[in-house]
Amino acid sequence: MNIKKIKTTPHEGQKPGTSGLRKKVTVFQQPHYLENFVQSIFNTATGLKNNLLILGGDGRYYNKPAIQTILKMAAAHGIKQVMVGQHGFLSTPAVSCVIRKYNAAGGIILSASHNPGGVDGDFGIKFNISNGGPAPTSFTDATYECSKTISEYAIAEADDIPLDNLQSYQLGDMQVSVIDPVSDYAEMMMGLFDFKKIKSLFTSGELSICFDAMHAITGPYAKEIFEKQLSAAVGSVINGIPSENFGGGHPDPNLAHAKELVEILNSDSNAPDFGAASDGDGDRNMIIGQKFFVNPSDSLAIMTANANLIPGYSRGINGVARSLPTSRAVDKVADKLGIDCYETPTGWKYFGNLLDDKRITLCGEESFGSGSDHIREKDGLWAVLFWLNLLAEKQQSVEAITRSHWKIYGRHYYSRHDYEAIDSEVANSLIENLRTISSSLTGKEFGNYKITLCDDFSYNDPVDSSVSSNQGIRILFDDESRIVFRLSGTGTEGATLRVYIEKYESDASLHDMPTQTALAELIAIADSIAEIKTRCQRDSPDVIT
Ligand code: VG1
Ligand code: CO
Repeated sequence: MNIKKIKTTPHEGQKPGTSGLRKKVTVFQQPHYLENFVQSIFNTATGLKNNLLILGGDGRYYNKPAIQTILKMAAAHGIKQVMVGQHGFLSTPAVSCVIRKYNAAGGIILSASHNPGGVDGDFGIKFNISNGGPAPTSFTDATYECSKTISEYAIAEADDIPLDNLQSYQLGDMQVSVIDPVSDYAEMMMGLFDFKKIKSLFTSGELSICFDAMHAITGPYAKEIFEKQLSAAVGSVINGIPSENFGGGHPDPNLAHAKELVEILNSDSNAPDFGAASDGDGDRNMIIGQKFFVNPSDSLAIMTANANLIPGYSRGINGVARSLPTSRAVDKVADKLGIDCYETPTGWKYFGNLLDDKRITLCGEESFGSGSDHIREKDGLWAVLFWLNLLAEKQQSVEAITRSHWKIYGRHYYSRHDYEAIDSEVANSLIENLRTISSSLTGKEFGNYKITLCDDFSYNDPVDSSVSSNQGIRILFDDESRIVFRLSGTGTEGATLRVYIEKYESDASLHDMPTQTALAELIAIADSIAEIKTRCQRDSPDVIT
């Protein structure tokens, strides 16, 4: 096999964000763009040579050519074996599972997660390390540095590898094994949850479910697990065939984008008891009941409070973690259970050390992500199975479980307001201004609310002592309310300002307000402090979750 050394020059802006490098497909299609970044990963990940690499993606447009390029570069780099998902498919949690199961040196996931796909959509690439989790910032920083000076990459001259059959091939000295993307993952789920009990709910007709795969990666996984193994009715999984542009949709499981599912659960006749959806790469989840939405921060708290009921967690919970903007609902549960609760910056990579060090068992983010120590990624179907197991144990509806949780722990009204595609300079100066005025805000009163702390969140990793600063402006009020401001690290157009608003209500007689009403005064305070409307020239957020 002939290995070609190709001369190249650096591409600007190959800096991974919250979750890998995400750009428009057209950016990735520029000559040497993907190759430069992949070579930078290989140069940084010194353990890959003579070792096993896992490769797969969410099936979006450009996955296929990218996989062929990466296989040929892997062969040129001296990688011993690549396990690649059939058709190039592997969900993010499945990559994490497979890395751990087969002791791989790392994995490459081709996905831009919840961002739209297709010729005009987004593409992305992320590298996971040997613990199965996203590469830490020290690694992604080194990759970025490498991309700034790269002058050459190596690639094998070879034919494309067919990915349709479960078979092994040789690419020079490297073996390419096309693996079933679902089976290892499904087997792991079986070991965590009471499949027998969940199955009996479906076969007895006590429970019906609608799962929206949003034309993305979880379709094949959900059909195998829900319809085949758990005997949910055929047709319980909708939009279950992955498509390169996600059926023209936006594979983000929230009330705004999973419209079809929400309509089904809100219908007056024949609505299923339980609804759920996942995103492009299968690591997010939305949980809904009949005419009832479970806020993801509440979901994490409810899972933590009830983990003892689930076989995989009946041994107990070491601790929990949530990202800064995630509501503090889980903190209340941790308090009661007497376990540690860590607050980390946004992004799953910050949970890896805490999980590896056995400080935590469960963790989650407000952005429809939750997971546990079973892998090192957030896991959409895992969360759905957790809820199904909970329904089987409690024999209550989604709404009843959530309401009784609020009665015990109080309710955290919570919402995120996103202002998308705003001018980057405007966004940066808005945050800069907040940083400047933050210290002077402490002690100030706004209507009924008094600020007790305002700062730019900085995280000291208790395991490796690394420090991550400037992770978001947080404003804490004396009644436990909070506002957090930060800029997204996953967008591909201008900047996205995220404003997270949270209000704690312990009085159960006040748990029935519409969320935006309960938060109205805080939303106005957020605007007046940050001057969002005037600076961004926007009347309202683009997306409210
Ligand atoms: C967003 C979410 C964050 C999540 C990240 C990746 O990041 O806020 O909580 O970890 O997406 O999720 P940002 O920087 O845009 O706020 V996914 O499903 O894209 O892998
Ligand atoms: Co995702």
